[in-house]
Amino acid sequence: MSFIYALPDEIKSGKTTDVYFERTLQTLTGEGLDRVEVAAEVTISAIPEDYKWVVYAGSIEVLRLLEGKRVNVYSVPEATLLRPADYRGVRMPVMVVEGPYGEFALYETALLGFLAAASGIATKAARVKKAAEDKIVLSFGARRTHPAIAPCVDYYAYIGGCDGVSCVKGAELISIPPSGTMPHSLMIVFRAVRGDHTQAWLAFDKHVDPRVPRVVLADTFWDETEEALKAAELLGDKLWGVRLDTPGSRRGNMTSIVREVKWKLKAAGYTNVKIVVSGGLNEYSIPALAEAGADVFGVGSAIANAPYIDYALDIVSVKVGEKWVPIAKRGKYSGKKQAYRCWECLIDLVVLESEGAPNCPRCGRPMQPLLVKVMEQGKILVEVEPPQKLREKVLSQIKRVEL
Ligand code: PCP
Repeated sequence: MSFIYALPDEIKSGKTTDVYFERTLQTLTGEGLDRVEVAAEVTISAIPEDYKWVVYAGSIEVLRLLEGKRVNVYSVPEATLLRPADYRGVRMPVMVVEGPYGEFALYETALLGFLAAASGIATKAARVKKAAEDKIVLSFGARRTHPAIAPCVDYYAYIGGCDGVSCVKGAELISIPPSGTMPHSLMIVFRAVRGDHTQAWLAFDKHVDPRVPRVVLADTFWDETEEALKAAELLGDKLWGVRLDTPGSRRGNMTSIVREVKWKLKAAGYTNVKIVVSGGLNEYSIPALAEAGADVFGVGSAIANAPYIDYALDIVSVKVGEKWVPIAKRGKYSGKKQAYRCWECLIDLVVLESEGAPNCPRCGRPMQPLLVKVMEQGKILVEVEPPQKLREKVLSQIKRVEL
């Protein structure tokens, strides 16, 4: 056994299922009920306490999971901002799977997992990007998660709003060049062997592709202001920025450090040097740092270890003969539904399919359906939008909501 993760074929064959779905399938098949047609809807079960909305993501992977299964799927479009409930408190259906239950029973676990992880990462990235406003946010989380999903973290961090990602494979999946600066280890080797860690900056400039912005890590041995000024002196106009990743034991007040470094660079005539900050950042610490003059934020664990979004899949209607019978467990809303949105007021209303399109309770305008058919009998009906387009969609929506 090499590394510990499930291979795509294993996921596709249902090997990551919770075992009780295997036993459910055995039971239904044994009773000749596995071909009973059902409509099962995905809703948001819980979101982290301080969240008001989530970025709905991962539906593309769900379609790849169900591809070839004799089911129809309806989904809210990928990268749509959603609240768990509508204007009246009814849970929002974000995806509906319709067909013989035996066709997809084994895939509930993976389906919910894809949505939980993708939405969790994309939502945290969107919150961080909203907090940073027009400043640059780079996803540095590859080292904070299992390498098998590091590209996934960066992919959804980018869709959520990050401007760049550090993981080479993640950047490849997004078709953008990977972003990064330099690690402390580079300066340590130069200091130990050549007696001068600042030579590392000149060596980096000598050997690294000239298209890579020259961002010097300015906190390895001396005070941040001293290292930043030395870097500016040595690299001159080639210095794009300095990264401050001050160790926790020295971090006192990071906003003051940022303000002071920016000021002293300016006082010495280096007015275009960007300040990159990394280490323990999130949507709560970033606004003050941005205010203090930071231009770029490298965010790792906050995004890579983002709380996942809990989704649930529940049968809400069963076809008996030719008739669809609304039926759901306690706590869930029975019947096939559609969710409508007024894009002017960003208000959602959930209605039974039979009820038809409502008007917006605030502005009276006709509302737009959110659930669209994305799969017909196992055939994917929609084009996968490029991550750049999905990211733009998130950026335009987060401008209209509170954090
Ligand atoms: C860390 C590394 C990560 C940053 C900080 C993420 O710096 O650069 O990209 O931090 P976070 O997870 O707290 O948000 P170091 O651990 O100092 O590593 P290096 O010397 O390699 O930059």
